[in-house]
Amino acid sequence: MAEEIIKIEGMSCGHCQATVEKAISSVTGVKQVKVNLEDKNAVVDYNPSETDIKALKAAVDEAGYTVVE
Ligand SMILES: [Cu+2]
Repeated sequence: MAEEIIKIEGMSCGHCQATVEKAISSVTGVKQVKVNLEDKNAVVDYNPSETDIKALKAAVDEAGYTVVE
């Protein structure tokens, strides 16, 4: 299991938080995700043999939010 912290711009309320959480958790291989609105990040636990950081970031992007590199 791997853990990654993704920095995200564009979240302004609980709805945004829920949208990002749902988007990331829908990626195959993601075991747990916690999106922090105040910290502007997502802490993701995932199985590195099933997915990778690139796919996680793409899910955030597709949901309409910006990943800060
Ligand atoms: Cu919002």
